[in-house]
Amino acid sequence: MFARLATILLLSLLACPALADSISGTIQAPVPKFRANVVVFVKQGPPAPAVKKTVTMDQKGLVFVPRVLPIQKDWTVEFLNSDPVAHNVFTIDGDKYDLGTWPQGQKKAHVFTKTGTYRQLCRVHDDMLAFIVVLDTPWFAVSDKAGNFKLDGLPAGNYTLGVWHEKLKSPDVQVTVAAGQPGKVDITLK
Ligand SMILES: [Cu+2]
Repeated sequence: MFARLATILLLSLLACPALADSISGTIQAPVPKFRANVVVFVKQGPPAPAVKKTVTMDQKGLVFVPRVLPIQKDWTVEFLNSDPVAHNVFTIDGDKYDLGTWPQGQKKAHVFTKTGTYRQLCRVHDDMLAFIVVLDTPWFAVSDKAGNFKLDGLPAGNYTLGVWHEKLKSPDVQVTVAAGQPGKVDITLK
């Protein structure tokens, strides 16, 4: 009985590749503040699971939060206004949406059906700026202030990572992840 259960468990584990591995690393940049808000994403790698999510971009303290929001194609972004003043959300990229202007506590949703970078702007406050980076993968990470990032929930395999930053660039990065051994990469922006 237990042997049979163990066999079934083993077979089911073999059927789906374990998403237990990770790739982590650090960003170097000529200006320290540019270490943050770098998107590192899987450009080529093992097949990814189908994921569909709704995520939030807030407007709080007269800034978009977060400044950089990576998502996968066909995900929904809900734009929330947490400020006691009205905000607007529009973009001059891709499908060039303008979601209108709305007060505190309300939100509006938009589905991103094409990959690319969408600058988020506000007609009420012309210094507000954020970036939604629409990718072909659910595997991505954003670097923190120290330039650290980690992509979680990956299977072992060979990966090509793409790098996105609002001003600087890096060539793609190759990394091999062995089962149980996290991949490590260091990326230098130029
Ligand atoms: Cu605004």
